[in-house]
Amino acid sequence: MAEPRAATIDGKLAEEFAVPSHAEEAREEMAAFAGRHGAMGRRVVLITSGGTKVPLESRTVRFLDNFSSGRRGASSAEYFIESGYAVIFLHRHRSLYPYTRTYSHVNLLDTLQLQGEGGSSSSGQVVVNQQALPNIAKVLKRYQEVKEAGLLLPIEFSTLSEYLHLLKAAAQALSAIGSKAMFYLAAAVSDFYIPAPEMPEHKIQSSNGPLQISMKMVPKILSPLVKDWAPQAFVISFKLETDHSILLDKARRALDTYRHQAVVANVLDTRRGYVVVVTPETQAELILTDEDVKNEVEIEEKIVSNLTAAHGQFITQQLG
Ligand code: 9Z3
Repeated sequence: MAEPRAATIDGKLAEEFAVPSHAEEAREEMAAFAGRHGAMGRRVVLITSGGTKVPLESRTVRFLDNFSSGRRGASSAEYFIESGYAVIFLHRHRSLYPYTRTYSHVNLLDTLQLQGEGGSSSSGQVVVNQQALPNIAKVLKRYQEVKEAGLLLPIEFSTLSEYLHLLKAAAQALSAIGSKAMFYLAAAVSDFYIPAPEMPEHKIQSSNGPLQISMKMVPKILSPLVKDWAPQAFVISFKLETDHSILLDKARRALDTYRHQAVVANVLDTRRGYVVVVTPETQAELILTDEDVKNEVEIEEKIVSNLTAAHGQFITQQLG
């Protein structure tokens, strides 16, 4: 089947997906960020992270969502920065965030104490109980250095529409730095949606009986991204399955269809400890050993190390 070209996807994006109010501002920020870091010779990675929300009504009461926590994207962002990249972090609002991610389950109020606690001696000063925030001094120091150096640009989405428009804007912004740009598409993006013109305005009424919805297939954004929006970039998509037996076949098929550089294939239940990086010529299994787990090594460190090396080779080939 012929792939829809950018023109048709651009048309679809305009007609069926509401443009987010911050799209223009985000586009300018991303272009300035890419320009600044590109001029310094730094590579820039666009990481997408977290799940998309798909509204069922335009005055949205209900929506379709998915499992993604954003942990893959948030931890990868830290490893890319350690590898010398500047990171555009296109993430789902309130999903896990670089550096704060390790404290996401901590109740803020349990980490704080009133000085001179107890009775009238309290000075009103609030102090941190560092035991409740393991490694906080180290993490805070790194976070502040990264912020100071302007190495991390966070951009938020919630809905599928926002994600699609912002990804397009990012691709166009990054096209200016050619092969120095990497796309690391770890977000879990819905395959299904209801086009804006077909969506009911008001809350669906339960008095109408059981709900039957028909959803359309989301256009394959990878196609125009690779062919038209950022044709020189190094592009990595992620493939998620729940059935291991079809995983590699699906990953290979994605590479054949979109002709990008790599697919990171993973299975829902084992995604924290096992992935396969598939390229047209190679297949690398990345596994966390018991020793790794003991040493708190994360799989994202291995994924990022594999891909930054491949990106380096890619840049050299493009220049040569
Ligand atoms: C992934 O496969 C990511 O590794 C996860 C990470 C979403 C599993 P968490 O956010 O999980 O750390 O909890 N992302 C891509 C998933 C996806 O929807 N891919 C599409 C597909 O497989 C195509 S790009 O069809």
